[in-house]
Amino acid sequence: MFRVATLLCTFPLVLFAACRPVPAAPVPVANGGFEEGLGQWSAIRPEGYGHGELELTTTEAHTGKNAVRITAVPDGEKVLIGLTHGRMIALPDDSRTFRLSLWIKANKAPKSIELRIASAGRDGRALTPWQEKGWRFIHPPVEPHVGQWHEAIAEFAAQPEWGGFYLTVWINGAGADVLIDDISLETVDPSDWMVASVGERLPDPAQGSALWWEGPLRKVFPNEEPPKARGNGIALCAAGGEYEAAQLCVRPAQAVEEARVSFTDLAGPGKIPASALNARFVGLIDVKEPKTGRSYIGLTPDPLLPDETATLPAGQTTALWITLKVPLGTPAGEYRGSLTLSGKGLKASVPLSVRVYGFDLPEHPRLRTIARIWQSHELPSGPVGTGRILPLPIFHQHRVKGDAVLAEGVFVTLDTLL
Ligand SMILES: [Ca+2]
Repeated sequence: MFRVATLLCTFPLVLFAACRPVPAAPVPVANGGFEEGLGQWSAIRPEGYGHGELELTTTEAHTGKNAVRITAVPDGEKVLIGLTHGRMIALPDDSRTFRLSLWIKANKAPKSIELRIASAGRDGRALTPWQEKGWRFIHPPVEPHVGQWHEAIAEFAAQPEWGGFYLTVWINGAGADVLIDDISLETVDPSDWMVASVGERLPDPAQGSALWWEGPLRKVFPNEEPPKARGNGIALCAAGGEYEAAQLCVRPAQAVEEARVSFTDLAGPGKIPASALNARFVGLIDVKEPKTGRSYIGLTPDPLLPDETATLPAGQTTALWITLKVPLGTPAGEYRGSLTLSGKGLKASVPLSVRVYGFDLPEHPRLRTIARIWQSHELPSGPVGTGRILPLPIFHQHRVKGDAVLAEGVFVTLDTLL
């Protein structure tokens, strides 16, 4: 398992701290199925473009009697017509994450379809500038579905000031013939996207305090409760040269100052030294605004902190990221040792076992990897390009060996030296 995966995770799964996530629930879209005719839906025909027609069709609806048909003029380089909802689609305040769905049937495909979700304040006025006010422009794929009804889904997050949004479906390109029906909206509960817990509760380290381990794929939030499954220790499996990770989670009744983790050597057919193990406290980022339709708001586990010690807050879950790297050449077999979590007023020894496969990972991987890095910190010195991308040495530690940059600081493709 890769620690870099956590370092690079800038799309947080976060909890609503102030308001609990609400289960998915429908949000009304007036006349989203066109059963009342066109109603408040109308065409937008921007200046400087060829357009086309917008009409109700009763012969090809996805559901019910009616759908909308948009036919673009047959010729022209610049052809654009929009279907827009004349009223703001109001959003409930108890959720800020949403899933918009509409059904599309392109009898003749346009160049592109764009869903424009234009944010509006509680007074119904569009919020501008759109770059800062969270407008979303979503382009559902068209070509794979020509001649068939298919569902286009757009997940989005609403900023706190949004009271709702204006929806426009843009059909771009001459000769298009597109049907649209069943426009609907629902809230999204971000916890639906949480990876299930695989952990086990360990013996309580103190009266009223809980301790457990968790797998590396689940973000452990400060309000996380211990799992129901019970266990006595942490068990990992790894090859020589492989990183493996787990999380140790603690929820003390009283605050614990100067908490730290130490390891023993692991003994088996050979020895895995304590130095092959590492523990980092998982830091929390207070996310104010969700950025995607699957985002939480509030304290979010994300960075791995460099500090050796930390204070564990009372009644709050703190996660520690435990990393093992099995030395090359370690003989196969079971290795046993322990880790100790200690601090003022708390001490817990947790058995740690590792099943070593008895083979080493090759120094160079056989799979090519491409990584996209947004807004990477850069090293203060080094040549422009590869050497200045801070995570690159971490990639190299984890057997991602290439270093070719497609665009400085934006894209880096790796393993190109194979
Ligand atoms: Ca309909």
